[in-house]
Amino acid sequence: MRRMAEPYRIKTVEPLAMTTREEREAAIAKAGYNTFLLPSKLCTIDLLTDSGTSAMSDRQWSAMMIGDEAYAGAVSFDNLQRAVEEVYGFPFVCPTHQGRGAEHLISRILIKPGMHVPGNMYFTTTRAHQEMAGATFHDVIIDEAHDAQAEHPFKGNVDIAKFEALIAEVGAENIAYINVALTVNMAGGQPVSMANIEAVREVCDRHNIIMWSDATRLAENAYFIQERESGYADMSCADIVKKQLSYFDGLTMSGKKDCLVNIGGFLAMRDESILVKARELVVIYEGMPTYGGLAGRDLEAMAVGLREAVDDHYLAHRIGQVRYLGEMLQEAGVPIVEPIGGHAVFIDAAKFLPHVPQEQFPAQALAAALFVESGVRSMERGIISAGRDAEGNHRRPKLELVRLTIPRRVYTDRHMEVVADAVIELYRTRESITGLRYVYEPPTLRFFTSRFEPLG
Ligand code: PLI
Repeated sequence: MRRMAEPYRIKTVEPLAMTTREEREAAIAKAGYNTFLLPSKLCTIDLLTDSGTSAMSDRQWSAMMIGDEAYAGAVSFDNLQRAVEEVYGFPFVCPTHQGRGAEHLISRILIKPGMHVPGNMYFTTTRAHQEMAGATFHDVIIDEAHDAQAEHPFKGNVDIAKFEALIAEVGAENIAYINVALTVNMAGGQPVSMANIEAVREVCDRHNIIMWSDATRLAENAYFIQERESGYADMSCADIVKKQLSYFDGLTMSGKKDCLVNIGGFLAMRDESILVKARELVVIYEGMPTYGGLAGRDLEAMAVGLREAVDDHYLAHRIGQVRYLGEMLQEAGVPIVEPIGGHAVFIDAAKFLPHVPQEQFPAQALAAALFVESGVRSMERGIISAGRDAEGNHRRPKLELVRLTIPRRVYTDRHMEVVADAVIELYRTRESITGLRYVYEPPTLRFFTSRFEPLG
């Protein structure tokens, strides 16, 4: 097989921190064994998140120079709106400072207290906003998504039977909307098929339910459809993106992922009455409807980035790089979520550390140990991220994972090799890793700021 190189050349470089094991041990202790609390300057390879960590292109940086910083009526808004209409097919757009700003607005607009919101697995900020607006979230993803090793080409699919059962149980009029994430982050970056999107639309049409998308990683989802779903091999990812979205009434977007920017987000929709409500709220929480908390230059960079992100060559390398890392781990026998997803390789911490029970936070402990071993920063996606239920008990997700999230256009395949070596080395010495206990736990979105200490 012919090898594929990064489809870009590097114009600006940022030196990486080189640290000693002693420095890293001191840093993780000071950070309360939470990788979110580490100084980035001590993270040699930073795989905490793919959110806002992309490298922008020369075209994006040049677009920033023409940003219109007028308070009202800025042409940069028109440029973003045109890009959203051309690439995503939605006539109306309301910018927000990032994805959760859009989630906040749409939750307030569509949810009345007591309503229900089904979705293909939860995402932390998404569910938090739905619950704060008074809704109950229901996970209607297929069962395979909760099994790290189950093989399914579209593990992010909505289980139509679960969705219909929920409608029968609570009544369609009490469902605020269904939220379909493309791809599903917490399941391991798993995609949703076009056939499944069409099937959800059919149910929504029959019951008059709004179909919304968390479109955060929609370009990566399109690549998987092109690769795996029959009938799409010859369609460009750009066309698949547009076709996917044609079934939805609207979307929330975190531009920090598939718009290739460091900050930004938006709502897009077909129904002008939702736009009117979004504009009423955005002026209170974000900024004028033409900038939504962003600078004009941010809108310009997002308009360029969302076009670049649907390019077939870019996506083939992007997904290929994540897969390259995952396959090196698989070959060494390291347990990971399979199939390998779009934006990250997820280590199965429950299998990696079978001697650490879930209430001793194996994924959190593994992420801390990986940092000490190598300076690679990763993130817990397990019991800590899942938070507590209304009764105050830990939610116990079946997936107890450590996410190695690959920023877009930032690292080379050689960095992936260095990461793989570190994880494989840690796997050999895994018995020495112990669990953690809580020292400080915040009331919401606890994974961001919790502090721990090692047991034993
Ligand atoms: O980080 P925001 O507020 O721009 O976007 C929130 C958000 C919404 N949906 C999904 C699927 C996300 O992955 C997401 C943010 N993800 C982060 C920060 C991550 O590290 O995965």
